[in-house]
Amino acid sequence: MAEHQAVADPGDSVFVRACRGQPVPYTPVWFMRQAGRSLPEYRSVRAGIPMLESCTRPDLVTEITLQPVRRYGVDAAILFSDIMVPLKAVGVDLDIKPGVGPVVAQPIREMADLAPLRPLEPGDVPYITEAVGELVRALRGTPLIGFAGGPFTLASYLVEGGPSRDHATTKALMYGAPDVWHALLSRLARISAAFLRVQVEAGASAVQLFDSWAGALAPADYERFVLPYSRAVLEEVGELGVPRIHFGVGTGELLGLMAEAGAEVVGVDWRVPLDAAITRVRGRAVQGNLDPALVLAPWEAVAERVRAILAMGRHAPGHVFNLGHGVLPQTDPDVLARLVDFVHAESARQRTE
Ligand code: 1CP
Repeated sequence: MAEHQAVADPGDSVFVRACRGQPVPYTPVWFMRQAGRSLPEYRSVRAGIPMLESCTRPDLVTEITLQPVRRYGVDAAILFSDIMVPLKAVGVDLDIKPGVGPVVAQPIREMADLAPLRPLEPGDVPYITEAVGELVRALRGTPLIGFAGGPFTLASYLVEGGPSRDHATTKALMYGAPDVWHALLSRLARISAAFLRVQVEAGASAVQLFDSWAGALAPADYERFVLPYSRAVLEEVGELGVPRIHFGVGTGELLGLMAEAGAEVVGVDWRVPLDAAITRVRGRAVQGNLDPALVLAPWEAVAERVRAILAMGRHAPGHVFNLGHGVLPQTDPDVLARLVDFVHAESARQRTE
């Protein structure tokens, strides 16, 4: 007979409770891009295996997702995958090139180019269902975050054909061919919502919508050209009952609108003081917001900023500590391990003041 051991409910974990704005004994912490090039054990299991192939192998997805949990004791795992995976799964011809990022063979410029963007079915991503199920068992109560790309960020890769600094071609399409733009974003929203649904139905305890590059837009344009689609994605997953996080970089002026899209938690990069962000998202929980470069500095500089962020975070209904964007590849994993312990201890200590 199988051994019966009590396993903590990830839906009642410190991380999920903080997302919901419920009381927690300490501030939970995880790191965007916590799996990846900063970890030697990641470089070793990925050696010789292309990025997209590794995302379709449940054994590798499981191992890579667990690596930072083992090493850091973070309060949440994030599925090892990529925002481009569901687009590849519906048949878009793309690759993720080392040192570059996503590269799309036929960039989208007109209505006819939308044909490959058909709806995503769960059967298109069996490896995701399998990996998530495996992970939920292996994590034994640590919550797993599922994710998808936000509509502007996905559109940018598809229209530019690859990473872009200014998103100029994307914006030209948005302003110049709004019918193509709206058709594109509505297809992307359906794909992202379906990808999130697969992950939650397989057992993910929270989701994050990464609209990383939305901060490139003026608020009025964001509101008109992007927000309706982010709201559609978040609304569709809302019925699944897990907390939703909505994140972008350089979004200081967009935080109020991003909060309106409906997620329980709004991600904040490092450019906005957390107390100002908390005012802007009016009543939502926040996630962030340590500058990823700060962990390269001497520990006292890190500790000082972490104390200040934690103190500001207490004025939000809930705060999940994170970096303002992904872990930089040159980060020393031992500093992140120390940071997790410090966030836990210092946030518990501040609660006794
Ligand atoms: O060969 C490699 O190791 C490729 C590097 C890499 C990794 C580790 C890429 C290519 N993607 C990933 C994994 C990944 N991507 C994760 C899971 C890891 C974790 O968080 O622990 C996640 C959440 C993503 C999401 C993602 N992909 C985003 C949103 C998050 C963000 O950083 O803003 C974006 C913008 C991408 C596109 C992408 N994929 C890969 C790269 C290098 C990029 C960015 C390219 C660019 O600069 O535009």
